[in-house]
Amino acid sequence: MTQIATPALREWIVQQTAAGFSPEQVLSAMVAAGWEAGVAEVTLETTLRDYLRSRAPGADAAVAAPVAPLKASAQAAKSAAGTVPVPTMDLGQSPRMLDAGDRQVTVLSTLASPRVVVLGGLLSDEECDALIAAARPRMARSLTVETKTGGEELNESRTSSGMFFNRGESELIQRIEARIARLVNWPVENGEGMQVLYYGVGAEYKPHYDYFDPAEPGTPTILKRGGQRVGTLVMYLNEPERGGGTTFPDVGLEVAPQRGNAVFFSYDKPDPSTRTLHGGAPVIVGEKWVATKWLRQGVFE
Ligand code: PD2
Ligand code: ZN
Repeated sequence: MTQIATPALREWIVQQTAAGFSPEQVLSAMVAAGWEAGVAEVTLETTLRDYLRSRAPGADAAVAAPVAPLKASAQAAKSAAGTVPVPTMDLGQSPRMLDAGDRQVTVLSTLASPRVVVLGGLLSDEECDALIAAARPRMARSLTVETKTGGEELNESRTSSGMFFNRGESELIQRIEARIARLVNWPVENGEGMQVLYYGVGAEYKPHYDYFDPAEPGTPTILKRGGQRVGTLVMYLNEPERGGGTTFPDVGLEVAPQRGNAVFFSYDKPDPSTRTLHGGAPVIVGEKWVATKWLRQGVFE
């Protein structure tokens, strides 16, 4: 990646700040997108200073305060070797159950690296049925984000069909979003709208990463809205008789799709070293319905 502050990058920094992101959040997004922390810090600082000066000449004293914490943030980003905070569960002392507010969720399996947690009973049978019923009339062939431009495209590696709920669009969606936020200690506002996917016999989702590839030209556009993805929760709404597991090829793991259960995984940098390559194995007998919640670094408006 070219480590030069282009006008587009400067404009992006100003927009992010105007949208209410803190300097620390903007800095984290830049580092996650592949900017070297020191370059990101200087670019952020000079861009904000120039911008504020242009709006209010002589306002240097006021500018100094918000920019001051940047040094410490950049240091933290550097010492963490390009990693960012991710959603987490308190798994110390190996709890059997986690408190998700309105529901106790079972911890079925955990893997430390990559961080994968298989959860039991996240959704009730009634909630699974209600999600399918609400999604069914809105289903269309799945699109994936087109990383060349930041738009969307039909993708042959994904033969499912799907739809997105808007965040908070119904009482059911609000309830589940609040439960997820509590479970993974991550703000509701940082979540994308929940996606429901349907796979018939033979349909699959070939292995992929859920983060946006920093090397793709469309990625800066995508990151303008909430920064990188840092965690994924796939919730199983029904049970195919055969096939349809969620696979993690780098670590030889396959999670069985069981109604009401979920698999959570997180990634602290947009890089294959996170070993979060994962896919949806072909459905062999039956059908498969899942709801996916992707969690962003910042507020997803
Ligand atoms: O349906 C799945 O098992 C699956 C697998 C991989 C879903 C996703 N990725 C996803 O929604 O990102
Ligand atoms: Zn995925």
